[in-house]
Amino acid sequence: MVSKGMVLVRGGSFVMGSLDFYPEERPLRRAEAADLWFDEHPVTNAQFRRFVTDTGHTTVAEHAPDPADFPGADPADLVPGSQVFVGTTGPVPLDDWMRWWAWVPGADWRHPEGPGSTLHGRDLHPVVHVGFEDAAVYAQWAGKSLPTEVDWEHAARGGLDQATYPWGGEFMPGGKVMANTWYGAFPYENLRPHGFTRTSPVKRFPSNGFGLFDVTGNVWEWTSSPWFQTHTDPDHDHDPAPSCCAPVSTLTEQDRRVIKGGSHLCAPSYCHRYRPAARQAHAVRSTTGHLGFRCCRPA
Ligand SMILES: [Cu+2]
Repeated sequence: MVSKGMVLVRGGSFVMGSLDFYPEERPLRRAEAADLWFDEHPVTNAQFRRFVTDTGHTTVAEHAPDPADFPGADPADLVPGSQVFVGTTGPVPLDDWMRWWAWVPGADWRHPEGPGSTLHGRDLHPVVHVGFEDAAVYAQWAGKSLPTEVDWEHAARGGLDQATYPWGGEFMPGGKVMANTWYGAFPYENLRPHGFTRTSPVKRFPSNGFGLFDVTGNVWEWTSSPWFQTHTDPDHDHDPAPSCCAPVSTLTEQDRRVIKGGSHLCAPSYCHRYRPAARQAHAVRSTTGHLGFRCCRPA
């Protein structure tokens, strides 16, 4: 059976992780990936709109945070909103992301930079400002699921075992820009040789060896895997939400999932995470303008 907009990724044994970058990617370990159909690109705004039109789903960012989750918070601050990258006008210490992110009331998937911003011209960009639960409900609606970290990393590698990037070992082979990442000094000098200031339309850069687009750069992607400090943690593969139908209502504000792939805000000067091995913890309801998702389904 052929699944429209998906590519068949044959599973198998592969080497996960990297020794060359951040501690949470170590050590290397052999992992087994399943045979899966994968969305060939992250879920776009047009696709997400079809889901919302069909289901009436409202996203995490469109709801005011529950005061019970934020004891002591000023109720006036507990309004719908999301994190928007705002950058800086010059060099700043890179130890505090609050310097270049702003929590913007009214920012959500339809208003990626806040009230007044629109999706005009961005139908084919990845949807952003979606929480883990939004991604899980979308996947269920589509008859799919979110990939585990193992399956995501295997798919992103495109068959190139232990290569740094999905296309090989060199960041710009032959001088070619291969992904929507940040060029220039972060977070103030956005040189954008690819022409994109923030997200970009999917499939503008070459696919990897499995036919998957935008696996690194553009937007980070949710996985179903709960966060563990290393991917060799014995509980790592015991995914509590392996199926598309598992309840997600038991999550709390503090739960974290692994996100993969890096984004248009990843720069060598700050965050070298536009690589299949890279991984980051992300709170399930912390929505941002550089985090989306793609789905998979058993072959
Ligand atoms: Cu990054």
